[in-house]
Amino acid sequence: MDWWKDALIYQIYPRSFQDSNGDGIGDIPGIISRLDHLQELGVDAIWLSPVYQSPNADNGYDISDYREINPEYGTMEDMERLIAEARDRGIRVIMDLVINHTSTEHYWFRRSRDKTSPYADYYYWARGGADGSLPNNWTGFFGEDCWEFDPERCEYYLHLFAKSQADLNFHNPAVLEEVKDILRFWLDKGVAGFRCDVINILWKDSLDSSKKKLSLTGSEHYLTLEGTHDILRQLRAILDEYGAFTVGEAVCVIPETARALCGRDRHELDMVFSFEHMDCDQYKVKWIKRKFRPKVFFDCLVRWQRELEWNTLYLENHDQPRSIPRFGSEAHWKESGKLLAALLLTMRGTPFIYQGQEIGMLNFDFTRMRQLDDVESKNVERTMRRLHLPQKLRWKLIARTSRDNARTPYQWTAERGAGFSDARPWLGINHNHETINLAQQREDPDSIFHWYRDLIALRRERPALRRGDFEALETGDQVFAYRRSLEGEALTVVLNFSGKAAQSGQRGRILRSNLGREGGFDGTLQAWEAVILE
Ligand code: TEU
Ligand code: CA
Repeated sequence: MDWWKDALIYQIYPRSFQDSNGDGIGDIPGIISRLDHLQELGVDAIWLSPVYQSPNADNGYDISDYREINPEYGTMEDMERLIAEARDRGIRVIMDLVINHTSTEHYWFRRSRDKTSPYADYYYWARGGADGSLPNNWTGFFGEDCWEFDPERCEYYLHLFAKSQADLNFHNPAVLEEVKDILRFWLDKGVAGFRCDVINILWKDSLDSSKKKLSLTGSEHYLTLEGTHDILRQLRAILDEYGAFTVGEAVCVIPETARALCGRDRHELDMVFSFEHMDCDQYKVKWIKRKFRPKVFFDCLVRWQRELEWNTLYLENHDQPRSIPRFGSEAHWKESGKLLAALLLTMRGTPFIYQGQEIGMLNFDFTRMRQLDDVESKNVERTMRRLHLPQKLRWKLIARTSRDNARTPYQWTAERGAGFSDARPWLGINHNHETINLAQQREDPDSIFHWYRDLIALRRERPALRRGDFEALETGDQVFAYRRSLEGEALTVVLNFSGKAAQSGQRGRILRSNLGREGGFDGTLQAWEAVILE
């Protein structure tokens, strides 16, 4: 029951995982060829970022056909084979479900341009003001306006993300029926569930203008509204027929709104991805970073551990820069990489590992805007140029925060092409693959990779680490300590988030140490030391 509570889920960004046919683009046969790696790591399920047909304006988050596989990634047969081969290894497959918007190349949208077609109301269409103004003053997630004029229909359509991602209109019941059919289509193929993209913004209560804000003006008209809850309950009924699981990406949620989306009694989602801990190092908008203060981070994690019955645990994904330079230290790459693994794998909730995290991959080493691919980075750079920000500053902000930081190809080997592809890759490979790669770490028992494997196995052996209660013991400026306990079994985790030695009040026998220490623990921690005590 609730298999996902005991699971370790691994996120794959298909474009950057493994190329199998020498076109420089990761693909499904490539994923299949690497299932053994995932099994060795101890993965129970994989979440695939979108592999549906898409013009790739936002790398698959702009879907043009929900029932076709993007030919760059393979065929439907490949997908079916992936599901079957994963199942043979005890690994479930979770698809990304993107239903807030479709690509403007979807036939629903193309036909929606015609006001007399059955698809006329599938999207949010509106007229601008007589003075040439947009239908309202909302601002989108990618730092620009969220209305685009369509010359054929002579109206604007709403797009909260890129302009080729048009928001679906769930006020039209036909749209929800379409989504239900899509769910059944994939569940019938044997997928175990869905990661639901920006799921708490589906329902827009009105298109009225609202008070101007630094970001997301207008968001009170769509953030976690009753209409969305209603949609989720309807989808739940279908998911339940299949015993399927859902994790929803929920933007701008606080514990209270998160509970309303995934509380047991709600019959909506099983879990949510919240963002508060990822916002700890930013000032209001993600592009403006401030110094990372560990205590703020610890307090945030503790609050979510307390307030939610069950959390998702994640430090990385395809939208976030890599975690070591952010929350750890590149100067203490291995120690801090292992410490972050210890954090991820010992809190209460379902841990998600993003590809490459298990070998401590770092942010890209690009030097120019031209090397980037991400639509968000490009849009935001354009906006910064319009605001006359100097080039150096623009690059500094982009380089630190761009989503491409986490999207460079997986580093399998030290060779040219990193074992990812023999061809020129769609996005540059980090030069540090010569030192940071799986092949080397598999040979080294002291590597980040083996530490992940070991902790994943430990989590499996110790019910207290999976289902146990969480109790915060210390949240200082450097040290985070907490206890996990279940029916008489208690483990204490002590983490030093700093390059300096530290003191903790905890004592015990060392069960695991990222510095290889054994014996008794007297409360003294070396730089970036992580210990699990019994
Ligand atoms: O992301 C939604 C989201 O709110 C952000 O994380 C977003 O990526 C951006 O960083 C806001 O500044 C989801 C997907 O994870 C993302 O890859 C897609 O681009 C987006 O939805 C649109 O589908
Ligand atoms: Ca390929």
